[in-house]
Amino acid sequence: MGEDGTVTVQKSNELLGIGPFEPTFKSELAKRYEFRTLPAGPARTEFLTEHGAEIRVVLTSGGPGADADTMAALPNLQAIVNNGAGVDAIDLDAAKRRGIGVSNTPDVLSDTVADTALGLILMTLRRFGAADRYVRAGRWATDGPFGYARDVSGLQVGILGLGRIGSAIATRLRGFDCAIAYHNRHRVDGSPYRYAESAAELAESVDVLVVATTGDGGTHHLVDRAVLQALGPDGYLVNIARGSVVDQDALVELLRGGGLGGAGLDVFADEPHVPAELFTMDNVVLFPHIGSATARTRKAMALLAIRNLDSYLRSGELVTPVLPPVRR
Ligand code: 8YV
Repeated sequence: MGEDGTVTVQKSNELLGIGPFEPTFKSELAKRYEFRTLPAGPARTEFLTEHGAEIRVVLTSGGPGADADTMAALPNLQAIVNNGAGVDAIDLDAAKRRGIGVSNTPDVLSDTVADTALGLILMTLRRFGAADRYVRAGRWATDGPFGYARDVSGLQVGILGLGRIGSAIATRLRGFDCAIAYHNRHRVDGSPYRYAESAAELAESVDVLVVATTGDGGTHHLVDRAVLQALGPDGYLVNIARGSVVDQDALVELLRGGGLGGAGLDVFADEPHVPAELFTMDNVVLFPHIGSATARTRKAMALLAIRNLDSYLRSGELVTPVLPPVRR
């Protein structure tokens, strides 16, 4: 940074952006680095053939990521800096085989994503979205009082994935006097919450199941039809993690037939596409993947991603590695 507070923009042929980028990440990066982005369509192969060997660091985010084929076309790639906590769009096995470091942006978004989960729980069970639509449609005056909803205070809530975000959700729910249980790959030492041995066992014992896992191969359809059925007609599903964790077809089918009470969803199997059938269901609340989307949090994420990039270029180390880079 210059004495007057300005940042010198560094031009680098070694950096490759794989977008589209989140707007704050894009603008914060542009203040510091001038770099190339991977073109789409036929120009992509041409670019990779011509410039692939120049690239040392890839910058990406939750949506686009970096698959094994892209990594293979970048023979000198050493690090992937991800703007987001979830690295499921990056092929970690391929990165590990090649000793490519991967960083993410943990912690800085946990509170904001947990707030989103609470918003979804409240909106879905208390029917706040439907109530708002009722007033806007002029129905209060014509049809009379809005119907009853379900209390959130005192409910049994199951958290699938008691990591940083899951724990922040649990902390908030304690303020609602909710009884909290969780299921994880491993029991969390010292956790005050009841542990369930499986996702189905957890679903069976709670009113609301909140999905807060990672979205890697190990969690694909962890919430399958049987888990949703265990949640049952009076149960609610809330997902702020990844659409891939839930069997979306089974979810829609059970909601349609009354086999599930309702759902609050921030993430979907094939974003930005959402099954149209959900649009007409009043017991469903749909968000366009806004879990971490506040100005402050998106800036904190962008700055942490950039700290990883700066650090890697300076010292070969990542600040918040998911996979540490192998020194060469
Ligand atoms: C963003 C997210 O959608 O952090 C994540 O894993 O899902 C989100 O916060 C995204 O990564 C922003 O680029």
